[in-house]
Amino acid sequence: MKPIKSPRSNIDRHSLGIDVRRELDMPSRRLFGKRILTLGGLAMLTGCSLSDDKSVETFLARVSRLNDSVQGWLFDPNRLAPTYTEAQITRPFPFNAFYGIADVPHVDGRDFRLKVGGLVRDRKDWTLADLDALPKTEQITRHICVEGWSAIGRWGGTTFREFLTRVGADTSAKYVGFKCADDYYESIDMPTALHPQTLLTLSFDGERLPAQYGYPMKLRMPTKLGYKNPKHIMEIFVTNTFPGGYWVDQGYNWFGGS
Ligand SMILES: Nc1nc2c(c(=O)[nH]1)N[C@H]1C(S)=C(S)[C@@H](COP(=O)(O)O)O[C@H]1N2
Ligand SMILES: [Mo]
Repeated sequence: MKPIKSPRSNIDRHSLGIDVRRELDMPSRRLFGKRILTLGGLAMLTGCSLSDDKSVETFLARVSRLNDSVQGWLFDPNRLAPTYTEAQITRPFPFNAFYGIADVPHVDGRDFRLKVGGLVRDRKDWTLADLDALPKTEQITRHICVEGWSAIGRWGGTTFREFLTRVGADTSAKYVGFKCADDYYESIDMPTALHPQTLLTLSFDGERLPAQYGYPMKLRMPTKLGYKNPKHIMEIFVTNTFPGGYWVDQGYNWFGGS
């Protein structure tokens, strides 16, 4: 049963899942000196395999007890999150947002113009047709929400690395930020942006991404927790100024590692 959401209880649930030292969140420290936590690193630290729902639950319970000891873990830009078979896909796939499903934004794909800005060579807007024309790849991976559920889904699109290359992003910059159609916003570190499984996502389960899962476009990162994966992206920007995120700015940890 889906719990009724209030901002306060959301925060409690999310912070329960991720109770890692605040200091680790400081982007300056994380990217220089301290190491970036990944789901894989956290899983190893907690001794959980993340291969089934029960181990994910155990994982979420253990992560809530972690603190200083997590510091030594390194984000390995080449470590891949597990992938799954078609038979393992969770059906129906859960919907989640900071509002109920009735309030999902309905973006008109014909007018859609993805704004690309900040530290990029080519600041042009992208139509959905432009995005559709990019080379395609697919992944079946697990989405882990700190509210205590996880689900396996199949997402398709273009590697974000490919997209960043095409727009001439300054990949020595620290962050990539996202603004969404529903007031959500998020940001990620550049190593995660360039991770081979970070996907500019246009399809879900072989179909055009449906509204509730982020139409027209979302960013899918199996190496990050659910809330780090922005849906309905309207703007992408590359920056050295910490952009924060919808939950992070209410007290969550920024790394949201997975
Ligand atoms: N734009 C937007 N993106 C969002 C959210 C949101 O409220 N708005 N919620 C996040 C959270 S907490 C989760 S768990 C996932 C849920 O994605 P799903 O609906 O595809 O399961 O979206 C993430 N991205
Ligand atoms: Mo979430």
